[in-house]
Amino acid sequence: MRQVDNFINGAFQRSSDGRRFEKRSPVDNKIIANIAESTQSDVDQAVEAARAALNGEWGSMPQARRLELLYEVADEITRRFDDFVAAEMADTGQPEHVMKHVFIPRGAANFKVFADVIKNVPTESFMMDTPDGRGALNYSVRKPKGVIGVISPWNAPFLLMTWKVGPALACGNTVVLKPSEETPLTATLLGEVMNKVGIPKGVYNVVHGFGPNAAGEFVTTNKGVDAITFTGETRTGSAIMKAASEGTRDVSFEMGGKNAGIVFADADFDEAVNGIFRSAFLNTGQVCLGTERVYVERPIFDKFVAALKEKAEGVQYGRPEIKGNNYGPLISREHQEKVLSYYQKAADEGATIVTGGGVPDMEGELAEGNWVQPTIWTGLEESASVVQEEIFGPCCHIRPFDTEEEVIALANDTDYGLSTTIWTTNLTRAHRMAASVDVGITWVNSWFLRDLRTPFGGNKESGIGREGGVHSLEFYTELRNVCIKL
Ligand code: NAD
Ligand code: 6OD
Repeated sequence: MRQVDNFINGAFQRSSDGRRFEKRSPVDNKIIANIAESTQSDVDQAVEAARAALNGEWGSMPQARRLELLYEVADEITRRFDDFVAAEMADTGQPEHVMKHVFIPRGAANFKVFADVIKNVPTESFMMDTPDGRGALNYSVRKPKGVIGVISPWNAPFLLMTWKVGPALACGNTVVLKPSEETPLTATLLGEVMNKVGIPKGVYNVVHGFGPNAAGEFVTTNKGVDAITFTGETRTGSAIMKAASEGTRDVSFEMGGKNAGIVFADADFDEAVNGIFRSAFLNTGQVCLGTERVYVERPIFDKFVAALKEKAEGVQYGRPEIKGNNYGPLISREHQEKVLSYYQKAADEGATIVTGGGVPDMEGELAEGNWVQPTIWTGLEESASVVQEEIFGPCCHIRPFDTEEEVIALANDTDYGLSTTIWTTNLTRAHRMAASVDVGITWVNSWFLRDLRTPFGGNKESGIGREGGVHSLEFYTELRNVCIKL
């Protein structure tokens, strides 16, 4: 059985009390690894190592060398591409092509892009007049914030944790990462990469374990952690915010969503169906940006529902490494039970079940996996729980609309504000809609198309702050102003 250890101060080590927890495959629920379960003292040690690295070689390293090393990290990830694909696939059960084309390449890109950003983004300077006529020059410099606590989720583990570790290191910080207990493998593999390319010890630390009263909380409550960046559920964000208030430490939060997809009758029909199919069902619906509420203009409503149903019924279930399989299981039995409870609620609330609503028939060992059918509902009131609450599964409710005003009100009737995907060929309408839907990220005639220089984050209960491009620099550095009397 594979033993997965913490990575602290450049070394793989067991937890101080030897405790481990089991990691099961989402595909068949077989145990695939035993993971070190960090104690308070393991986390304290990781934070101390991260502090020592800041005060040591990493902190005094010239920026050019630091960024060169991050390029080498990205290149080494690419050299070990197959290992990363295999590890992420084992953890998540998601199809190989998603790992190969999205999740792993993005992990490598997260190191290069932010190395380029910090190199190329200038800081400001102002000349000012003074009463004596001599004037003064102000200029600002960026300094790393210090030790960054990174708390990451399981749905796109490598992409999401490198999205934070990449810019944090590019800015000269050190990190203590607590990956999700569901997906420990790629974070651990990254430790090997760090050592291989010569990232100094203590710069990148990984502590495995759970959240409340465990490794996650040990990281967020440790006052040696200068700032906390978190991706996960909104409820968890509230708990972390309380922890961060001790010592008034800065936070960056990327949290839940209940995102609307909006399809106008003038949209390119096939593209819109394909786009909503991806946004609702990619990664078995476990994407924070995914669409669980779809609004379709009435003239094309029936045709759209029928086309989406046909595509949903065409998914190919099965082991992720087998070519042609394009639909994986949910991450865990617990999450499967949660999603199925919403399938039951939808039925109880009187939904018309267009397709799905249950567990597919899987053969042999796969029958033990966390499979659920892609599911489409119509006919519910907006107040229904499956229309209001984030399910984080492969499901959506579709409702017809008649006017722009109506659909804007429907889209905004939620506590969340992460993303939307709008399908129309009317450019004027696209701009109007983008200005009116209250979200951090609007896609028009696309979804999950990412330029890493753009601001990424959510409004309302979907997040605090923005990351991406210069916005990551704003979070991962402190700007200091220097004022020189001339
Ligand atoms: P989660 O909040 O349950 O867990 C996320 C991480 O927080 C895990 O590492 C977990 O161990 C840790 N954690 C849990 N409780 C903690 C505590 N009290 N203190 C410290 N750490 C704690 O989220 P999840 O189930 O892993 O991920 C799914 C959620 O993440 C969904 O709500 C989804 O929308 C959201 N998400 C948001 C984005 C975004 O960019 N906005 C991206 C991906 C996922
Ligand atoms: O693309 C990204 O940078 C990003 N943070 C994606 C989030 C996906 C959520 O599941």
